[in-house]
Amino acid sequence: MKDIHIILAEIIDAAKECGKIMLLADRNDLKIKDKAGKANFVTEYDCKIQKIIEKKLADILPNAQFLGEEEDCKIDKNAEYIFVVDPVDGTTNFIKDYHMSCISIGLIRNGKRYLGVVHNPYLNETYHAISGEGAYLNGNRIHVSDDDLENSIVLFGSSPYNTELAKKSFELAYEYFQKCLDIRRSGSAALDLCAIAAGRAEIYFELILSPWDFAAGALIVEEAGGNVTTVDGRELPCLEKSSLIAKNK
Ligand code: 2AM
Ligand code: CA
Repeated sequence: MKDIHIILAEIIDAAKECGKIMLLADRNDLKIKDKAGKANFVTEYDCKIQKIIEKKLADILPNAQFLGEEEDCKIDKNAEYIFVVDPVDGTTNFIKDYHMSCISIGLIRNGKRYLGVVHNPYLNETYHAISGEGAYLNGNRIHVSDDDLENSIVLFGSSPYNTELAKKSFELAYEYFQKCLDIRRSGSAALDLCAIAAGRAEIYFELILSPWDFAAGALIVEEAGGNVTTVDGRELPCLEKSSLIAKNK
């Protein structure tokens, strides 16, 4: 197999290519379709970018399985390598031209998070991590902050596709709001995780996420010195839906 750092460089190039497609999207013709649940959309670009990234990743690491948001992928969960990909994380933001979306590529190896790349084309920010080698933003090492809760910014997602979780999400956000500096809600789970890794915010939680939302970002937080678990403190799965809380310490 190729050296993992060569694989990483190729994945970053692929993510940047896809980022250009997001930036150049024809905003008059996104071909928006509804998926199951509230505010759950897919555009032609989510599907197009997924097809392109799937092909590129197959060229980079031909023996890896592929799990992506926009296709019913049948994978062998016991395979040595599995890519877990969100072609556009923050689709509602993408539709609204809110400039807070990214491409998220995680690589699981033997059931553990092994490599993660998150590329935000709007800010030209690329985060990456390899297990055991630290987390980086545009090639520079990043670390979580050491601020305590009263000096924290707390990020949360409202799990919009599962409206039954809204009340609990906002109650938890209100609990944090009373103890922290302030709350933010970006609309991209992967970028929220990267914000924790970069020390721009201290806590992020969401009561249900899909594996492609956090496959890359969870490793990036851990490699930046943070901690990621389910909201009730259990180990975060790699390939299943889960709640998630990421903390700076
Ligand atoms: P998406 O934009 O790729 O659909 C918004 O709260 C963030 O969480 C986004 O990253 C969104 O991903 C994801 N998300 C929101 N609700 C979700 C749900 N019910 N299940 C899985 N992912 C969800
Ligand atoms: Ca998505």
